[in-house]
Amino acid sequence: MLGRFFKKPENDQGGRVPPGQTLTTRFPVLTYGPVPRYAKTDITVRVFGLAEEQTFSWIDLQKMPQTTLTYDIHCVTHWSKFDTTWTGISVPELMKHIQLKPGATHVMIHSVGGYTTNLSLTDFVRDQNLLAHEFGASPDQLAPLETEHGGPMRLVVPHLYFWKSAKWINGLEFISQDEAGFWEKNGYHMRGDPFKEERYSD
Ligand SMILES: Nc1nc2c(c(=O)[nH]1)N[C@H]1C(S)=C(S)[C@@H](COP(=O)(O)O)O[C@H]1N2
Ligand SMILES: [Mo]
Repeated sequence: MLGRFFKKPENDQGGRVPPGQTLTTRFPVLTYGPVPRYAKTDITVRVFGLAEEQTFSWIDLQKMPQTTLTYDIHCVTHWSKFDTTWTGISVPELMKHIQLKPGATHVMIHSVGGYTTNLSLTDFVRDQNLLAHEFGASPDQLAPLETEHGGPMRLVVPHLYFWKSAKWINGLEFISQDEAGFWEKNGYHMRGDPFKEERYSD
């Protein structure tokens, strides 16, 4: 079964495939717990903790500049997928609307259903990171993000393992130290750089 969809790269494709990863053209779904279903118009992203409290609605987010980017994604369960295309609001663009309070160094990302994952502000505020609401297997196939893949809106953090890319995002909690999110509490690495194989904590 696996052999039909997963093929071993001839090599690491010039450094593009992180160690221990295998390329797939499929898009596996990995969700812990039930899949929430709600409309774009019901999206809310609550900002709290060490930042001025506010809640972004879909209307607020829609007014912000939208960016389309194509990049590779890497899942800790050993699959990598090249050239995924996403449209959404870049995190630096979103941050223009967020007033951090002194001492904020990290952010806990919250999702509908209670999933959480932690990021340093350095890993969070990057041009490539998107609050994505469209996905395409190629740039000419962009369509609203499917529910199973985090639609109506998810975070995408392509430089770290895909568990950091929280689906159904609904909260940003700014904090003053690194804290473990859902998978990090269950043994995954606090940062998760695929090129350093930061899969599990020691
Ligand atoms: N809310 C939420 N986000 C989540 C998860 C989850 O269970 N719940 N799983 C994470 C994991 S472990 C991975 S690998 C990716 C999978 O995204 P996909 O299902 O679109 O492939 O979503 C991440 N984001
Ligand atoms: Mo994952």
